[in-house]
Amino acid sequence: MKLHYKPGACSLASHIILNELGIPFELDKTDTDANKTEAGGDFLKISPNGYVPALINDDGEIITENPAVLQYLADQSPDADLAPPNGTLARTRLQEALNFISSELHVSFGPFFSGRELDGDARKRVEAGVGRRAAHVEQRLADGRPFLLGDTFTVADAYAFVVLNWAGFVGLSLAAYPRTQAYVARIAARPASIKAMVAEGLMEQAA
Ligand SMILES: N[C@@H](CCC(=O)N[C@@H](CS)C(=O)NCC(=O)O)C(=O)O
Repeated sequence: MKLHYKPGACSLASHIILNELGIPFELDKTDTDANKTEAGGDFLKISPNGYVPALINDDGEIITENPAVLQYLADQSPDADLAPPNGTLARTRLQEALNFISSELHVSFGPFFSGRELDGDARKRVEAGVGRRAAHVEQRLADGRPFLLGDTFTVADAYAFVVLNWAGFVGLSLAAYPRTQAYVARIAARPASIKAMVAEGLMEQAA
């Protein structure tokens, strides 16, 4: 398998999951501004919207869109228990969480990365939007569960971690959401997360 990624982007979630699964994979550090693969190929032929993640499986099939890529990866190794079995209510709960992360939480950060200056009231409005979604995560964790779906780490946690972790990069404090802050730290400390972040150049390998 090959994962097209951009350092620190949402594709980091799939990278973490590939590490969690321990299956062989290649990385392609893709230039989404120039729409070029690492080798200089036309990325738009792989991902017509120019987005990462784009996963190419061993049969050459291309899979895009975070919720689909993450569930596809989890389904490659059901024993790893990174997604509940298809057809169960638990799987629907996972899809519910993935759709929330994708269409609400992820999207709420969009203006920070639009390239346009965000200041004054505009920044406050965007921060409030992120805050509403962070409050929803806080509420999910209110019963003391370590992960979004309960006691078991799933692909939704990898995705939520990556997006919530952007708060630090854009100078947004999550201190008002202490369970969420602890949740982000918990997932950041997983060996698969550290390995992916080191590989993407986001952190140094611990001595
Ligand atoms: N709907 C897509 C959105 C993916 C997306 O927003 N990818 C961003 C990175 S997080 C991207 O590649 N943006 C293009 C760029 O940064 O130039 C999905 O869920 O996979």
